[in-house]
Amino acid sequence: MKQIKINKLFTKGRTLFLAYDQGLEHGPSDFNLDNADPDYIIKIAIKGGYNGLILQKGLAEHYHSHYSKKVPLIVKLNGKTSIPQIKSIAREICSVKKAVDLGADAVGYTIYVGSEHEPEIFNEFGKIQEEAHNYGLPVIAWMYPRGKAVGDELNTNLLAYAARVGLELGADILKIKYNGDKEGFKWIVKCAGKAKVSIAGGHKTDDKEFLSGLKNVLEAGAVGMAVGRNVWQHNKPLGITRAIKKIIFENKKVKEALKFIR
Ligand code: FBP
Repeated sequence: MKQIKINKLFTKGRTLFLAYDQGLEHGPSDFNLDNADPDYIIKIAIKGGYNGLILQKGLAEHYHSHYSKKVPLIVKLNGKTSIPQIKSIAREICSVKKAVDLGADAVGYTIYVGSEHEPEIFNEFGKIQEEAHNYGLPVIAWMYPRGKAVGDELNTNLLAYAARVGLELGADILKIKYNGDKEGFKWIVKCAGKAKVSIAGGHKTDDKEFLSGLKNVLEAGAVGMAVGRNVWQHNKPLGITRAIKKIIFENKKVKEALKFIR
């Protein structure tokens, strides 16, 4: 089996990614005059020392190419807008080969676990996972329970099932939403086995609440975070980055980390 080049995405066994695919997923309602500019985000990723920046291929091609090798690139291979209300499937929109040509260090793909389109999603992801691994590229899977059959998308048992599905399907890193249940998250991490668990940041929230959630999931066994809005919607994006890094990489308490948001 080809060696998967995953170490580049980690520092001391932990990781911090900056996610910026929301322009496709949510639209410009997430943005202001600063963060609508991809250059603004890429500079945060570089200055903040992120382990990876998550982009769709258009931004990778038009923007990241000017900063190549300054921050690891994670190319998202599927996606959808929120306009058609087709909530439970996001088709492949970039090939693994294209991601490789763009200089990707990893690829990402959203899996809607429990979706009525699960067979197509699994089929598409299966091919992507095999091709990416043939290139030695790590695969990051957004494991989001979603669809008509899914009641509470944040139910702990369902999130544990989603984590297990990510492991079974061969993802290297999972991105999972945190539901505030710290004890339950230990079970989620257990079910993920050798797949490493990171959490999504979620909508912009209070600094203390946000950092406390991060601290809890790390204590429950997660390896880090793939955060978007809580950083680039922050009025001090590098300040909150410093605080996040204190918690992830230096195991600082929330109270201490908060002092670094200057
Ligand atoms: P945030 O940290 O801003 O929540 O980003 C995480 C993320 O997974 C993005 O990568 C993605 O665009 C978005 O959330 C999708 O979330 P949803 O499907 O719930 O709108």
